[in-house]
Amino acid sequence: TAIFTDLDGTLIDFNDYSSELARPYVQRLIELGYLVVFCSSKTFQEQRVLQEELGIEMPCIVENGSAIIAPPGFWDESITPVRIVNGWQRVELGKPAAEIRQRLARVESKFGESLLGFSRMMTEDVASITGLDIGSARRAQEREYSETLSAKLPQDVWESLDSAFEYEGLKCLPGGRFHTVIDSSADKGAAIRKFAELWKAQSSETLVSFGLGDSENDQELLENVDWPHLVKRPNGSWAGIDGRRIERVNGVGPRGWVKVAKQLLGETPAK
Ligand code: 2M8
Ligand code: MG
Ligand code: MG
Repeated sequence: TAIFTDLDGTLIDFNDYSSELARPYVQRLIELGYLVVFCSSKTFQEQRVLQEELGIEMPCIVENGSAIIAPPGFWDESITPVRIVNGWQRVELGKPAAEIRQRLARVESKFGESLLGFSRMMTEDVASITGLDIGSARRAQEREYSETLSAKLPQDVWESLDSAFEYEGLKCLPGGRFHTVIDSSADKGAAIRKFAELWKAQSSETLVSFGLGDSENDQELLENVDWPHLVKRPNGSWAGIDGRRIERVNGVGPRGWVKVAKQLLGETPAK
């Protein structure tokens, strides 16, 4: 069984990025044999540091579904073709960041303004607008398949840019605070389907999947798991995601996450 989970505002606190509440539950779920697979807009560097904080080593889905990155030996390389980077196995769905940034530059020149991508900002500025410490801000800038845009534009202006992104083979996804552009073939859902397909090819077992998310960019994540869960946002409401199957959890971010974990651990009865 795999638990595919978003990070910001879901497993970790939206405001201070703390992983403290979920930590003991993540560890116990893994001891029981669950895979806890992060699936977020964060980079591999960011996700790996969070794994280290939690004392775990797990496959993860980075940069909004752009790649599945697994610890050495997780996939049987005679069955699954992978690219090895620093010992970890990568299955890539997206395109290199250099290419994404080139295409983004063409969108920006049409638009006539910079969209203020993280990779071109000073690390100090990324830290101050995100609330991340300097080291974390640098890891957020080390994007390998995407670019996070910090421009503050009204929603209708973002929407008016959609066709220009599409023309360049890009997709621009609103996150909790910013927008992130990725190759249009990648998304959290596609990466989860790929993960399940590789799992099946390797083990002949059908992967059972839980999913947790908090915002619109988790729609594809939630659509592609067996047991989707939506936690509340900091304002106490659920994101407007359709899907009758979705269990709306009565808890903000990590508080909601822990409620689901307790059910899986049998500490509280499932509804
Ligand atoms: C970006 O992700 C958030 C979460 O959804 C957002 O778009 O608002 C990414 O750049 C991520 O890598 C970074 O850690 C985060 C910091 O808030 O911002
Ligand atoms: Mg989130
Ligand atoms: Mg996210």
